[in-house]
Amino acid sequence: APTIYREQYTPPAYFVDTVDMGFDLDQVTTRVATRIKLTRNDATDDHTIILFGDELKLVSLTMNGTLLGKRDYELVDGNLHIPGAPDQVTLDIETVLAPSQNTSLMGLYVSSGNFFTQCEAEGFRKITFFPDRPDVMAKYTVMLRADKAAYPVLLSNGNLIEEGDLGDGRHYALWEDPFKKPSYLFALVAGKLVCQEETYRLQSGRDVQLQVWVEPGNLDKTQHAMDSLKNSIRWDEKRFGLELDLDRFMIVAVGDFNMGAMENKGLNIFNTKFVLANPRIATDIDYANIEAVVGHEYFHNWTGNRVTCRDWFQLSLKEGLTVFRDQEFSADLIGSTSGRAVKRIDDVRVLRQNQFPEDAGPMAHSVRPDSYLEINNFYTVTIYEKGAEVVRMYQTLLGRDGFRKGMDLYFARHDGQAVTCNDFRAAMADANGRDLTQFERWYSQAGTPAVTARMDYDAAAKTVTLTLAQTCAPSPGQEDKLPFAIPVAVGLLDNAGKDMALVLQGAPAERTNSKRSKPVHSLVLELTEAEQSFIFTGVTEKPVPSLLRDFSAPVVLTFDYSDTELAFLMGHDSDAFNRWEAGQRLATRYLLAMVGTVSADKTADQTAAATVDATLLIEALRTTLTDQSLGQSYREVILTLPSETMIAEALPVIAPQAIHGARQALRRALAQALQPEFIAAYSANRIDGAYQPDAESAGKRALKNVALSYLAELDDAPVHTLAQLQYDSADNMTDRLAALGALVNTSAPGRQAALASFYSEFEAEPLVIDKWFTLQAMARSTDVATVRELMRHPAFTLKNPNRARSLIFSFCNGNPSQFHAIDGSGHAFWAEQVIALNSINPQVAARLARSLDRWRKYPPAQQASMQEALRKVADTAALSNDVLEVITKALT
Ligand code: HT7
Ligand code: ZN
Repeated sequence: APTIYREQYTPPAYFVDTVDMGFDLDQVTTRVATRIKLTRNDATDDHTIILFGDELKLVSLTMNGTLLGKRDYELVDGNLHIPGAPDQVTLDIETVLAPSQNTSLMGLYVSSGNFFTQCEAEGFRKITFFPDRPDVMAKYTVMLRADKAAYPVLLSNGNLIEEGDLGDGRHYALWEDPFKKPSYLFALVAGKLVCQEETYRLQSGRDVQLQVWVEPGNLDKTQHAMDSLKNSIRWDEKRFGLELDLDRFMIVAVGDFNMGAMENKGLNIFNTKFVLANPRIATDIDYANIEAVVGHEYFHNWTGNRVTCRDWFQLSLKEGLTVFRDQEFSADLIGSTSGRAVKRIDDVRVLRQNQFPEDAGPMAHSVRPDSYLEINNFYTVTIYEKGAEVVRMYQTLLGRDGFRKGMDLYFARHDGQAVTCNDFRAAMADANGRDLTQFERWYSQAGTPAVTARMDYDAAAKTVTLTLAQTCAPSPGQEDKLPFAIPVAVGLLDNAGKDMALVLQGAPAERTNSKRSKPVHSLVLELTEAEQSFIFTGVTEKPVPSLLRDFSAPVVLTFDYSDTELAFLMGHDSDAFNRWEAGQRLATRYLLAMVGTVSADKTADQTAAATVDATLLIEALRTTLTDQSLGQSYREVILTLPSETMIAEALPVIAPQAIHGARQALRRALAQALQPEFIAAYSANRIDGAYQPDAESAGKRALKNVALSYLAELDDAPVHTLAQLQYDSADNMTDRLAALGALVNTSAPGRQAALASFYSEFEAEPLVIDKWFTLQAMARSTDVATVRELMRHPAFTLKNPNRARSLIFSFCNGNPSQFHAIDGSGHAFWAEQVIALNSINPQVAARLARSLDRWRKYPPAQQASMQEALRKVADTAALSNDVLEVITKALT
């Protein structure tokens, strides 16, 4: 298949006005009759209708009432080209599908005996021949027919117009979507499902019908999704003035799904993982994720559906913006300042842990990519999370009100259109009278900018000069980069740890301190050149700078802090994000020093801790842990050390075993030094009374359970008892799983029994069995042999993406010291699984294929086994485009 280039975009030769579809649903053979009314786009002089198709069986094709034969159209790579067509065309297309054979989970497929569709990005062409591209928007009417007993529920986008019996045990439902939409937002669902339903009154007074559809037996797990949906509706009205435009909004949960969820117009389809929750089966993190994903899909109704993407290179237009919106939604729902900071920290962690490596690896691409082989491979952390950071920077530069003005103008200009990232940038610029030309580089250039800061204090002149310099390493196809426009939020701390009043030389009076305005303690500097100096005046003592507050830009910022300055920032910075950041910087410094010691003598991880004096960090953490004025969830994130992946990224050469050894040694050192404080935190944060998922209760559980996990490093009888007691008495999955995790990573006598009892208690709950596999995949003692054994468990299958992810992905991405075993056994295992998945589900296979992206950063011996594994996959016959693209780029 050819590479697709952004620059080669051309408008469609034909637009589609209406689509009428009839489905005769049957698992073995489904018949689809589609009538499309097209009008020629007179902005082009092209008369060829292009209908995309993917593995489709064509039964018949009629144009304006005339049956077309093989000589009337061309079949090009599975697509239909009809040349010399008139300006007004009605096409009747009949196709047959085999849903039960469809393991790719794209197009129409079967899960647990029910029908579902997934059409983004290019799944609609697996259902019928169609101009399946997002800039072709049409109105849809859909008739569903199926056996009534087997498929009592028939759903599609929009409004239910009519339903009834057909005789012969079959029934029908007719749906009409009043809004025009691109084909990727089409959906149907049919089967044995039940729903929780509520009428909700919008701010305008209009009543809407909200439904959460699940398999029978799961109705006790829908309340949180419903609450999240209502919160989302309310939030979008309040924060962005955006109202739900339909009378009916449905969420449907499906157990077999490639991604998290899908924003089909009025009929969102969700992975069960992001719908089903009750205290028995879901953790606090699950509750938070459900709220975020329900919000995300709902917010797409405006950012994605009403205004969509012109082409798939613009994917971040809807995804970056919608992630930003869901992040703000979750933060606003938490409310408290420290809770908001924790949310920000969590989001930045995801970015650093996943997107920074992507941006430095062989699959690096800009937020608006220039080319792709398989679009499914571009649903990445760069498009989503870095895209969200790019949107956030507009808000940082323009302020909340300015950002809102930009959003209002974006909808005023583009409602009902398919547009580009440039259109969004133009709306932001025009609504605020700003020139955002340079900002385009965030869309066109890949790579994480590196910003170096230097501070010079002139005591006589009472000035501080802050010099910021930026560079960006080359990315595939992009050798030289131009400077980015980087908002750098800064503060200056005096000796008492208080923010100084900032007066920036040469800045307009309203942006900095003047006699009339109140003091400014944080300023957003705009770094637009390769190097720039900013001078602060009236500075009476040498300050400690707090840089990139609230992570104001997706860059790596370095400043030559001393250890004591970092400890000082940890205790005093008014910016909660940077207090955490200072702790992470200090811990990383110790960890990197320890990795050096451990590598020299691989078994000496115990002594590694002793060779590095971590007193400063330990004491700063003691202060944090015991500071009752800080929120519990905030204390928990401060106590969590940088992950092994984060440490790996900070090293020139990755030594997974040494990294693991160093991190474990530091965890043990902390456990020993802070044992009394951890015990006290554990007791103080027990909750009596029924489980509540609110942020405050979740924070208490998080702090209690992080204390437990540190204590478990001591691996002594008291902590075995404590963990066992928590496991046995827990009334919720958060505490259950935390206790089981603590047990499994110790030598506690009850750990095998606990694993077995957990399985038998939750055998009927697939999402909990996923957790059971994940916990074992990531356990310290789990090697490839253990994973192979777990794969033989009757509950394991590669066909279900959640299950494959729970074991295989968790091991390959979440247990680096075992996965990268020196003997290469992990890499050989990875190749086998990528190959096996390739023939079941290419999209999921390609995700797993990404696990060796960073192979060039490993020592020669490990590089060799990784290359061998990559070549083995590359040499596989019938490799999908999805996997081919990832492997080829990795090997280039
Ligand atoms: N917009 C949705 C993307 C999606 C998807 C893409 C490819 C294959 C399967 C998929 N399922 C969902 C998800 C979202 O961002 O909301
Ligand atoms: Zn999305």
